[in-house]
Parts: sequence; structure tokens; C-alpha cells
Amino acid sequence: MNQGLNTLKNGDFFKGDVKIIRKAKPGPVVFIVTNGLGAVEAVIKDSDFNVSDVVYIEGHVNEHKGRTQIEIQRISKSNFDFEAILAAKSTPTRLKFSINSERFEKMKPEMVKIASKVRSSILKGQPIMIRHHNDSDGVISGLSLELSCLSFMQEQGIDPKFLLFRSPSKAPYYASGDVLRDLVLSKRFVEEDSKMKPLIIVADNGSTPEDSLGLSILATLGYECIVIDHHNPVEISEDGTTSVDKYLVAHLNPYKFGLDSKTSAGMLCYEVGRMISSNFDNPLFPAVAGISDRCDIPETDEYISKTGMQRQDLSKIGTSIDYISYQLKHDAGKGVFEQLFENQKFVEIIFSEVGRGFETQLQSSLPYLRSQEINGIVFSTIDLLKYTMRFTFPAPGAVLSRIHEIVASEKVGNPCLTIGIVEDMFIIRANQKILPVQEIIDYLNDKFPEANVDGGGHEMAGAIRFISAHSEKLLEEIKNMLKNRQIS
Ligand SMILES: [Mn+2]
Repeated sequence: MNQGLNTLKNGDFFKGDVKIIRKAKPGPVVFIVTNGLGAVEAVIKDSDFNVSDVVYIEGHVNEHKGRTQIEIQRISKSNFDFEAILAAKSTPTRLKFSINSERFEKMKPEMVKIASKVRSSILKGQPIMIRHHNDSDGVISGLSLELSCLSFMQEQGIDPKFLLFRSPSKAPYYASGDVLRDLVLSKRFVEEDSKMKPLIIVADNGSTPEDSLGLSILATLGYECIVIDHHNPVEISEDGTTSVDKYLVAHLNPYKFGLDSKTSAGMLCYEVGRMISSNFDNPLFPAVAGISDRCDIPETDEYISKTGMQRQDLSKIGTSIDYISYQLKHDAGKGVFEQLFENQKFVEIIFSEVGRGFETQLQSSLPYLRSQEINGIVFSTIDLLKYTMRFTFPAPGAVLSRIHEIVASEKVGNPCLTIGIVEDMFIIRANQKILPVQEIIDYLNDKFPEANVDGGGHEMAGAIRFISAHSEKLLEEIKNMLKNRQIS
């Protein structure tokens, strides 16, 4: 038991207790077996043993089509206590964060718990599906988890084929459409002889009541789900329990620890990833994620200093991720995003294209921005549907952010609230905590139930959806809220 199965060589003779983590038929039965210290293929003409069985095997090791295999000569049921070995082996070997951070220390137990669970799933042969937000921070979250799992699989000699998936979500939450697509996908790759349902990890999404439907469907069907997110869970009790916790095996979110969204999901997934595999490192990941999500905390600066690069150049990588993920839509962009971290020229090409796109969108929309002062607040609106090009990057949300920055920089020191109107949606940006988005939603919903007001966001940014016919009335009501507001 003290030898990693992935270190076996042609000509060795193996005997020992192993756990079957995969079984392939027809033809001769090919098992993937693990002893907790690595995995290897083991072949036999026929066998009734199945995935999850613990067996004692003996056989010669040889090479077949470039792969190391044990040719099973003897196989019998074993009473070996495999769970204990797995539990020990699942505990991360690297527990130190890549930077010093009190925030991370607070969240450490949950991070270790998640890393252990992921390692245990990999050792057991349970497939892992990663779902992430499709912006820079979300893509980096997904990549950190994917590459660290891949690294741990390689250490163990486990072939990631059919065991590791990553895909983006278009909606800013784990929408039921995505959930159903994941169910279909999971059926497709869970082979008949491997009944193990995948472990689903939702990153940079998943914490809010909007995620409840999707996550409850998965829980009902017996899927294990983990959420790693930094968005405000909206519903959260004194003890840090959120509306989605009951559907999850683990939920990492800074708000659950009395913290805020400034520790981005990309940072969290990067540090969890380093616990999943001690060989996984890429200092660029958390630096770019932190800059992209405007996390103004010392951690971001420390991450940046570790890259040896300028903030400005790292920011370009983030912008390029946003552009590529916008173009790829539902595609995971396997291999493409990775290039942005290796090839500065690629980044420069994409970045200058993004610059041209912003120029065009601003040139056509800025002249139509309406600004007025209400109760000392600079209140601006712009109809983005009318004055921007549709289906063109940058998308309305990014255009509005830029417009809002321009307004705020012209009115330094003033509270500014900017609303972009896209038919049945208001996109909201503020430079101070003027009117929390959730408060607007609750108020409008009470007053105009027929408008079916919905959406999400936090103190300074968010989106509100509604029945488009009520657009003007709702906008007027937001103005009234500002008028009646006591400004401290
Ligand atoms: Mn994020």
C-alpha cells in the first residue's frame, strides 16, 4: 500500500487492495483502480465487480498502447478499510495561502472542507462539473478549479476524460435552463456502469434566492453541489445561513463570515485550487480577478505585486477575458482563455478592439444622456436600447458602467446614480450607497405588483427587470424615492 499506482512500470508485479473507480465494457473489462496513492487501469476478461467495490488484486504490469495496465490474474472481495485511506488522502497537503490575509484566515475551515471534498471526489472517480459566471472573475474562478483538479488528477494518474467539465452561465445566476442542460450533460457522460452522479461546483454565482430553483432541483435529484461566490446572498440570517444552504454540501461566501464582496470569487477559487493541488499556481489569476471586480482591498495589491506586472497590463487581460467570453457565449473557451495569460500580443490585439468598441458605443450614446439634480444627487438616464448597437461588445452593462464613470468624474464629490434603460430592464450604477438596488426592487414590487419587478444587485450596482409597459412609471417612482430620501 505504500506505492502510488501511477508509478508502476512495465514488468512490475502488483498485489494489493484497491478500489474500483471506473469500469468500461464491452470487450474485456477495463477497471480504473486506486489505492489512494494514484490510479491505474486494470484489465480482466470478465468480472462481476463494480464501481465502488474494494477488491484484492494480483497481476503483472505491462504496457498496452502506451498505457500502463495491470493484467489481473487474481481478484477477490476485500474487507480493507478504504474509507480511512481516502479520508486521509483527501485532506489537502498545502494549507498555507499564497498571501497573508485575515479575510482568508476567517474563511479557511470552509475552504479546507471544499478542497477535501473535491479531492475525495477525484479519488473516488466522481465526475466534477464546474459552472461559472461568464465575466473575467467568473472565468478565472472556473479555470482555477478546473486546472487544479486537472493537476491533482495528473498527480494521481487519473485520466480526466469524462471526469472534468467546465462551462459558463449566461445569466448572472445559476438559471434553471443551465441546470437542465447540466442534467442532460451529466447523463451523457455518466456511463452505465458508473452510477456516480457528478459533483457540481457553481462559482461566482449561486448565492442568491434566484439560484434556489436550480439548486433545489439538483438537490432533489441527489446531486451534490458546492457554491463558491462573493455576491451578496440577499437573504442571510444572523448566523450566516443563506437561502440556498439547505441544497448544498458546502457554501463559501465572504458574507457568511461578516465580510463583503471585495474578496472576489476568482481569489477564493484560486486559493481553494491551491489546496486541491499543491502543484497548482498561477499568480496572474487572482490579480486579474481582483482588478476586474474592482476589489479595493490590500489583498489585490499583494496579488498584483506577486505577478511582477503592472496593474494596467493585468487589467487588459481581464477586459480581454470579458470580450472573449461575450463572443463565445455558451462555449467554455477551453485553451483560449489560457492563452491570454501567456501571450501579451494576443491581449493587446483584443484590448485595442475593445477600445474601438467602447468608442463607438459611447460616441452614439453619450449625447443622449439626460442628467438632473434631485435632492443633491446627480441622477442620469440613458436609453441604451435606442442608442447603442445591439449584439455588439461591449454589452449595455459595460457601456453603462463607462458612462457612469464619466458622469461621476465630471461631478467629483457628488453622489451620482446612473440608470441605463434596456426595454424591460434598468441597469443601475452608483458611486455611493445612495439607494440599494434591492430596496428599489422591494419598493417597486409593493407599489406596482402588476409590473412583476425582479432582479438583483448590491448597494452600488445591479439590474432590475420588469414588464416593459411599466417602464416610465417605474422610472418616475425611482425619482420620487430619491426626492423623499433623507440624505445624511
Ligand atoms: Mn465576481
